[in-house]
Amino acid sequence: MTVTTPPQLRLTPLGPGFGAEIDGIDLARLTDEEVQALRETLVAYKVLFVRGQDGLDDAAQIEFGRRLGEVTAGHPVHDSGDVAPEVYALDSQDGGFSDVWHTDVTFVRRPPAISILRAVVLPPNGGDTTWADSQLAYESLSPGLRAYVDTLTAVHDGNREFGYYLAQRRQGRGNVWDGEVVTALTPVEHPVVRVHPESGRKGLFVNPGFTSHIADVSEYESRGLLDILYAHLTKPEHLVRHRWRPGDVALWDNRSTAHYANRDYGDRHRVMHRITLRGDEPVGPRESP
Ligand SMILES: O=C(O)CCC(=O)C(=O)O
Ligand SMILES: [Fe+2]
Repeated sequence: MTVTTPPQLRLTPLGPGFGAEIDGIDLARLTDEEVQALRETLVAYKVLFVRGQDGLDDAAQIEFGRRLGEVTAGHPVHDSGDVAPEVYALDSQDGGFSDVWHTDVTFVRRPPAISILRAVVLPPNGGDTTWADSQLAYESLSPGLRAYVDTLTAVHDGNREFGYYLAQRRQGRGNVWDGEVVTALTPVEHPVVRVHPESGRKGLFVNPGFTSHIADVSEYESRGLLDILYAHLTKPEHLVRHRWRPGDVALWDNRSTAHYANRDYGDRHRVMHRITLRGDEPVGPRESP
């Protein structure tokens, strides 16, 4: 995939095809040309790190999201408290950790396409975040296994991670997602292999955070298959690891990645603010033309 970028947008790829660092732009003051280049670069590189955005606050982060797509509620069920409803605040002093491999919010019918994360408070060291390239992982499976996983469907269930939050909410009412108030985390089915709606590339679309099992196989087979897929997805050659600096913003494509936030900074404080952009219902190889 070739991407044309305006000259001021300096792109440094972090590997052969996954992850790139971007310098030379101000996310609060983007030209239309820069917005277009960011969109294309994000689909091509899957995770982007934009440095030096110290001036960005929640409002400007949300405004930036609106330039790229349709901003959703911060989370389907998490109460955003005293931050804007579009922001999902992960605060280590409030149990906000993400130390399990996952792709954001795959337990709903239409999971967010893109996430935009801003470092608000960082520990002196530690707290790195790592992303996995689920398309590269799919492409590097053996052909026989690829053909088999193409046929599978998985169940995603948000109850283990987020059922508690929904139960705490007044009258069990979560936030508005896809135009409806979330009142239950009913498990949903998604194809195990997702065809990216923009690039047409296939990627693994299962994750340990939310995938409960593979449908229509025994529990034993489901466990074994998922273990193989997770071990493969998180092989070092499929990963980029980001060491956060103040002013960093990360953007990633949830249609082609998974991620994991290290919880290795003891009781030091770490706060991250995330927004998400609306996505489509995942489509598998069998439904895709
Ligand atoms: O805290 C982080 O670095 C990542 C948290 C996370 O999983 C997310 O923002 O979606
Ligand atoms: Fe996440």
